[in-house]
Amino acid sequence: NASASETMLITEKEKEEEGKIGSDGGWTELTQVCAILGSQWGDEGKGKLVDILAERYDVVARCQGGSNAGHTIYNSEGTKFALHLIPSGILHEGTTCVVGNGVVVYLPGFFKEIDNLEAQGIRCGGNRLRVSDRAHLLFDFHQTVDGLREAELAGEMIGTTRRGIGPCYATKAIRSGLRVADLLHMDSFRVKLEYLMRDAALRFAGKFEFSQQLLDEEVERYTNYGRRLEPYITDTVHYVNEAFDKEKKILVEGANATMLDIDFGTYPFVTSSNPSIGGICTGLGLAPSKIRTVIGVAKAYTTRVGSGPYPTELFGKEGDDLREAGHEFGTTTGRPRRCGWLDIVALKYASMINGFTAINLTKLDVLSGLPEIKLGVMYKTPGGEPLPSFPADLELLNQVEVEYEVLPGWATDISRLRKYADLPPTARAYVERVEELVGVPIKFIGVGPGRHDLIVRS
Ligand code: 2SA
Ligand code: GDP
Ligand code: MG
Repeated sequence: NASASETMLITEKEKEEEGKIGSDGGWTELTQVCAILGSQWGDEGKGKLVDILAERYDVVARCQGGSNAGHTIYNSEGTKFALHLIPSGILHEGTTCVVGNGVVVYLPGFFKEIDNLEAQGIRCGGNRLRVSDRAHLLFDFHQTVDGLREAELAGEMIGTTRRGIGPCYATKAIRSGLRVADLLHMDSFRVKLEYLMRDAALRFAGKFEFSQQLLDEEVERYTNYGRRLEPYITDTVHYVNEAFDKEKKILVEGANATMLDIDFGTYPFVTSSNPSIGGICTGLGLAPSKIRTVIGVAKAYTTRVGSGPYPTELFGKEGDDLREAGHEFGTTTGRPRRCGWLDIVALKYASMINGFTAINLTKLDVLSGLPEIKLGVMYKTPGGEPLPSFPADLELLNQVEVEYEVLPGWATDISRLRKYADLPPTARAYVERVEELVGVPIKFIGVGPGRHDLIVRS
């Protein structure tokens, strides 16, 4: 039933019109700028919430990451779309989707996504999609280097998606990157690209070779891409801020997640951007004072794909069962995701950093049938000392002992329920305990992958 949840998605403006603002204790989540951020290690279901809320927004913008991201969404007919670079607002005709300056753009993948969407009847031309002239270009050689770096790390690999993300942000940081605006000047583009490719060939001699032919081919390919990209190229910093001034509504779609943040995550087992709140300011040029709503998306349990510490991970049958029940396989690479209990320590840490004003607890339906459910509520050192927050020291993190709270489960299928009051009492108790521990209202509850599989608490 579509209408049950949709009618409850009331915007601040509508509430103002109704004179009801604040009557529900501050239910003002859908303000003019709303950010949707991952609060765990990714794949919390950000894409689904963005798709649902996009209907009420004029602009949907990505600000960081690249095609490492995988956002799976379904339209009202149940057709599946897997997006990587293109914002999850694209299914709604009325939105303009923006790929911001902080995103690293792999043009072959970008055009492939457009072609796939258009083949499925989604229009991407006209005013539907804009790409920042300041965004950095990610080349094939970045992907090759990503793979070579991982191979060098052997047993200690990061477990990247091999989409070239780290190497591209590295060339950006060292100031030899190429940006979308460079496509407008192919002579200097060639010079800069040659420098980059020779640099990579020096570092990976014998494994990646520079050749004039490779450069010529790449320049030719990018000359064509540049022509095709021209209608999309925009000064998105100006565009987004002008949209704000014109009272347009802006939804920001986070990719990856806080625990994969290069500053706050489990470094070095992280991605190379800031998927937390700061990435919106640097990756879109939106001032922090404009971002009034920050919705943290948290799975009702935890998953992680790639290597790195994961204190509440479940091994053996328990982990396998959760993976099967939640279909936990990478949207981009198909890799099996590691599964475990909900980590309240990590969630509180993410909430502190991002200032969540609300939480979307997703995939609650996946926990149905479990006799009991655990919540990781505290980390202790091997000596039994409680830790005040999520530690930076990976050696310590690998050794922490997690203190769990055990809550009773529920036996029935909840995927068809649309009202909070209809959930089994033990499911509500779980939601309310998470809410209490994190100290942020859980306004949205996911009970299935579909567009309408959502409970909105007013
Ligand atoms: P990268 O490729 O340099 O960003 O990898 C660095 C770490 O970041 C993790 N990472 C992800 N974790 C979860 N989901 C991601 N997107 C895809 C998805 C992943 C997939 O939606 O399923 O298909 O495998 C994503 N992207 C990056 C990565 O696993 C490394 O730990
Ligand atoms: P994202 O990267 O955060 O956008 O998440 P992904 O799309 O990579 O992974 C989330 C997966 O869970 C997708 O396959 C979604 O279709 C699915 N999903 C999202 N919310 C729910 C939910 O509430 N219940 C169930 N069963 N699946 C969900
Ligand atoms: Mg994903």
